[in-house]
Amino acid sequence: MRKPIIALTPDQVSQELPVFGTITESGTNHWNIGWLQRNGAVPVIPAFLSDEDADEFIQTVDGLFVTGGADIDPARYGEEVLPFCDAREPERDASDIALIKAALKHDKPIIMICRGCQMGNVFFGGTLYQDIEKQTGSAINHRDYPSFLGEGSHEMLIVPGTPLAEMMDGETSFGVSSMHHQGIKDLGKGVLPMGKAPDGLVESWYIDNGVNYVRAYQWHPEIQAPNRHAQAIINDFLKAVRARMK
Ligand SMILES: [Mn+2]
Repeated sequence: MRKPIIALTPDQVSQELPVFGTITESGTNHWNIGWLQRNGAVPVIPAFLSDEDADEFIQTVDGLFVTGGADIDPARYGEEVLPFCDAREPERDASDIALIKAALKHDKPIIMICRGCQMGNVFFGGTLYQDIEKQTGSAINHRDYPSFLGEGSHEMLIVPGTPLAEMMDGETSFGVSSMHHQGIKDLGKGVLPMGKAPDGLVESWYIDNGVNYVRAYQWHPEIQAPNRHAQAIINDFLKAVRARMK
């Protein structure tokens, strides 16, 4: 059987160079790329795509990885930009949404990490906190950047009876990293929580519509040192991908 080909949603970086002026490149980080490669998948990175091109492109791959990154434009969920909202990438928002729509239509499994977890919730009509600390007063530091390699930032409480409970083989909680500024406020239509931080913030969710595989995680299994919890998450995704390739 051939290896699964997984599309990664790109970010876009511009830099000023002598002679050429502004050079813009599309890409993603090597944590994302390496996680797929180590697990037997072939990563591919498209440019920012229109709805029409995303629909064409998605038919050439086996799954979609919606990656982490900058804040999402509050206009996407009908809110004004508050002063503590960080830098945004409206073109990326549009491309992410086009790829999610196409992947659902063509039944390509979707894994969503960090910003991806938030983007997916917004896609299904949910809303976000533009700054968790300022808007919820949570005692948890969700912007715990030094936590990135490990599982030591805060607990993830597993919602019983969900795919996450099944993945984690009967565990009721485990530790995660936490490197996010925004977070889920109101859940989108059909968005079902499967993991929550101790302050109640939904940090993992899934869709159960009888067709699509969609699993979202606010923390960073792709970055953390390989361990059982991170491995269970990528195994579950690639199992769903391979099942649809038969
Ligand atoms: Mn968190």
